[in-house]
Amino acid sequence: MEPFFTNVGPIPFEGPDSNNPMAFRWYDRDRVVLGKRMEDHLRFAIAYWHTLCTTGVDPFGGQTILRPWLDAGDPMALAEVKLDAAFEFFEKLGVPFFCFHDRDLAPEGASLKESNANLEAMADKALARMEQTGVKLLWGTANLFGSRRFMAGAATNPDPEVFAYAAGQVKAALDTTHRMGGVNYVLWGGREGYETLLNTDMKRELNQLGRFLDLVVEHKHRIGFTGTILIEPKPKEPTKHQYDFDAAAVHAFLHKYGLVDEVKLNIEVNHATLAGHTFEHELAYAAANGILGSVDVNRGDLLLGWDTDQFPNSPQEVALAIYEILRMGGLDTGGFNFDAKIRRQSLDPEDLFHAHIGGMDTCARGLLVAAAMIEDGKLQAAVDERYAGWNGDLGRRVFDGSASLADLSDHVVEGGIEPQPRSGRQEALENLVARYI
Ligand code: XLS
Ligand code: NI
Ligand code: NI
Repeated sequence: MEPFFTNVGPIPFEGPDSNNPMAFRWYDRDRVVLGKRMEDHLRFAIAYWHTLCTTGVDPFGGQTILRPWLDAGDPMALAEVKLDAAFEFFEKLGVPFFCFHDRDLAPEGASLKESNANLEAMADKALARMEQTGVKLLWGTANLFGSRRFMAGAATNPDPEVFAYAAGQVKAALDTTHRMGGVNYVLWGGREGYETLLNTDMKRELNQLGRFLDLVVEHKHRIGFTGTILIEPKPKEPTKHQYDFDAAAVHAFLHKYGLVDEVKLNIEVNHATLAGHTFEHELAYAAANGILGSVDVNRGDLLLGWDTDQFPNSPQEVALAIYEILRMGGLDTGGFNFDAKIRRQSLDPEDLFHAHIGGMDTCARGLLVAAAMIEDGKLQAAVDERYAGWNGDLGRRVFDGSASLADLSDHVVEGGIEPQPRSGRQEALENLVARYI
């Protein structure tokens, strides 16, 4: 096998003073932070679709990025060339995981049967490379949005034949993920929503989606897959209204269909911002409700209103997010997936290294900052102090059921109580955070 990335060798850690663009300055995989190796905190994964399959297309122009496996030819042979380049890249970068959609790994065939056979054959080849390199699978997923058969949704399609087709595709992708030792399986509902209510029966579509998820969970248990099933919320794009809008909407959905103990969330930075939230808001909401599973760490662009899938580059932003993750005890089966792509003009194979090195260093730096925030304890102390009143008698009585609405009224009226507002200290806390950066 001829190497593809001929100009780049394995990426070393050289420390913050290094001027070598092909070295890590912060990501030192064996460095122990809060009792755990950096690699085990961050559990980086490469997104097969963006890193290997990105062509640079945008709504106004075609392919700019050229790769031998993107040329015309026998699709299975090209998929293998792509696979070799993928594992060469994973190994040189030194990442522990990757993620894939069924159709990135293996081409779609003339029927579902043929597509499944392609996927099985490519999974065998991927497994051999996984064994050679030690790179593992963070999650697999099915592409239920690219083909025109899914234009009106997969599980939420008005045609039950499309529902069945999607079920068949997810079965194959989940079976394959299981066989490859994947530790999660992701469902992202890009077409599970609608363009206009004029042609949509929302109640029916929600029930279809609930039933679909139920079938996936049932199958997971049937085959003995012990990984986590994850839903990736996104408010819109490609559909105008997506049912898995944000963490709160998915949480309510899981409750309604009795799946809240079975499914967790994969939170993506750019999806959070498209929903009008910060990344850390979505993480905190999911953590507070026990459903945070994994993250896609690609950010958007402040000036553009779509999912631009860019690599993280702000240690401060990432630190605030990692702070929430550390506070909940870290990601369990989850990890940090770079669902991010190089820009249309970043043509060279080396650009892939620059992108990932920068993203990994940003996260590593964010981890160090967040760990300092935790170790110092001042932020937590300020929060504890703010809520300290709830540890007293009144707070206890509210929650143990011994105080009724009337009792609370008496407490205030008869006690002549007038609560005294106290400063929220936002600016002081923002200044405190700045000290750790
Ligand atoms: C698209 C999503 C997608 C999922 C996997 O916006 O982020 O890439 O992560 O299907
Ligand atoms: Ni996305
Ligand atoms: Ni994503």
